[in-house]
Amino acid sequence: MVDPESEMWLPIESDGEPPAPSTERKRRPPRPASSGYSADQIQVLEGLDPVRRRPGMYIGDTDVNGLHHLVYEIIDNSVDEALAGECNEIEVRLAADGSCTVSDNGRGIPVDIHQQTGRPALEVVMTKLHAGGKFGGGGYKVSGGLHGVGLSVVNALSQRVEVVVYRDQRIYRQEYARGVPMIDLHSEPDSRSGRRGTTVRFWPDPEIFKVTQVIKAETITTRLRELAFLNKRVHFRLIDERPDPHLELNFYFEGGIEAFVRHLNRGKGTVQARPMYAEREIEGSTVEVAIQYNGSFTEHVLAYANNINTIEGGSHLTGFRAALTATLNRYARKAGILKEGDQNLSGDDVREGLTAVLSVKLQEPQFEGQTKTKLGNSEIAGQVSSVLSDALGQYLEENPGDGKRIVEKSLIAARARAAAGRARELVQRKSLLETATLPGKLSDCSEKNPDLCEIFIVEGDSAGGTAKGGRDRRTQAILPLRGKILNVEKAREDKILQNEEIRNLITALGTGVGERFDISRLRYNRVVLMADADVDGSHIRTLLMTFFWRYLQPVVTEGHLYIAQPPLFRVWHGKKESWCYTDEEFAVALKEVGSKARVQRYKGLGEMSDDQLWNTTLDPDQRVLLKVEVDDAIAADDIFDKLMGISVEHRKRFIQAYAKTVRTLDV
Ligand code: 0RA
Repeated sequence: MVDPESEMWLPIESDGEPPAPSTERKRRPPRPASSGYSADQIQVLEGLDPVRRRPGMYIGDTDVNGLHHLVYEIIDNSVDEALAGECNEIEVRLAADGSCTVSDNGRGIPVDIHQQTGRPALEVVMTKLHAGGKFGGGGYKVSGGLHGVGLSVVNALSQRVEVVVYRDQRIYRQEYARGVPMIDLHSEPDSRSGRRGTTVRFWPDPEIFKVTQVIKAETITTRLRELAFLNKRVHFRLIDERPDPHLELNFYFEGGIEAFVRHLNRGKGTVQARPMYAEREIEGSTVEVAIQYNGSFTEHVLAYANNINTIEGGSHLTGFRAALTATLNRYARKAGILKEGDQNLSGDDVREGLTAVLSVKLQEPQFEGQTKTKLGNSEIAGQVSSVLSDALGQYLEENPGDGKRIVEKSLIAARARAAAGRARELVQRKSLLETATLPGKLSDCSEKNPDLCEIFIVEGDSAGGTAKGGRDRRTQAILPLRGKILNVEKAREDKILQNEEIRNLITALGTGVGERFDISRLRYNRVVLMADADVDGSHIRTLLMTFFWRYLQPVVTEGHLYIAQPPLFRVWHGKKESWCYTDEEFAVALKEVGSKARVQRYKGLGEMSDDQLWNTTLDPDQRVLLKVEVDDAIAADDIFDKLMGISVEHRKRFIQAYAKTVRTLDV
């Protein structure tokens, strides 16, 4: 999502930036292997074959995601150069011809002859897998790999690549087609003095990618903004030359992740005046952390290792949590807020309302876990813990007012947690007894195999009655909810779990909640939200989706949550009848049925007969269900937070910006 107010919109700077490489260039067909290629060279070419044969192994998939992966690979190389302290400008340009150009003002990829192969280092980097890092230069080996790694993968999967290196007062160029050099590396003098850097332009190969024209500006924007937060004082720029809309965005943050935390906390009523921020080098690693509590009840901690968002956590996060809890407890005792005999604050207590960004940069990161987003290096736990203990301890001493407010907030959280525990116990006990205590309002189905069962969550008793009459009682259960459920973004867990409607819902689903949540106990394969097609209905849907996202997330991420689509109109005359689910369908139906058409508009589900509801909305053979899918958990968090959280200003801005385009399913 592009928030127009969060960054500057600047015109292109024409000065100090390497010009885009000329497009007029002699093109030669690939040379046949027999025309004097050295043995080394052949080996280099063969080296990229596996990438073209199994692209998924290198970039995940050959869909939009894979395409974005190519862009990230190149950006990562430039970011490595920035991490080595050698570059402070990185630009991404998306052109109308489907190409993407990444430029930086780093040292430039080395062009001297590589001993082993007798070819220029640049060519080796571009044509040999894992060729990076062998050219000295020292510096950080980051971005999950070695310097220059990834360029060869991009090269292999592009129908064409142009590389320009500015170094030593010369301009070096080379071009490739599907990984094969089209012309030898050549150079000319550079008339601009002192210029250095690398520009890589690539055209994704349509033989590999299902789609090549859909690099999304929004996706690249999100990543560039994140990188700008994580790499302070590096300028990142996106230029989207494609029409609709032509975009130019600049990201630059003097404060790095401190600014990131402020950004995440915008409009949320913060507990501290300014974030606590620390950056330290320790045993060859860099640890950077920023913390600021806000007025909400949710925890929002983003952990990065070498600029990669470690969503599965890992040792750095373990160290962070341990130090946060220990340091706050130590301070609370020393300041006399926790007295002798008082229990320590728990980890959950000190993380309520916490917004934090943790970014570590280390020499040899080990990424583990299913999606390789869990940091494995055990030494980093102690390093993070030591840095945070020192820095936070000092911060609390120096800002006793903030310290006191943080500890008191944690104490309130502790009390609420105790109350929530009792409330949860109640819900849990109920759902353990299963059918005996299923909510009275639930009209359950007779089938017991969850794979075959569906539950419709319906707004109001009257619609519930219709649904109960119209359903297939063997496989379809109906749970009516009275009115609007609580907004879970604004209430604390204990209050939420005491809410009758929410308790009924959890009990009916069978999964339990909190620590004892167990998706395998879900009693229905499909959980269908069925609300009216009006503003109130859409509010109720959003409230329910927020609840599922915050409390029963696996129901969403494992694909069990759906939205029913009741029709908006019935158009009929004589034997002709048509149900319309959109205004467009309505217009078409009016024409088809003719001038004598009669029209009924359905404002509520309750206005339909049992049979009509079955035919239009419940019958698996005729209905249209929308499945709720989430591709980006952070973005979804952010959207729910904006829409349903405490910041009215945010909600207003969000709704104003997206009112026309956001559909319930866009999360
Ligand atoms: C290997 C060694 C050196 C720099 C690079 C690679 C390098 C790669 C890329 C990719 C995009 N931009 C880049 N910038 C630099 C060090 C060279 C030296 O010591 O001069």
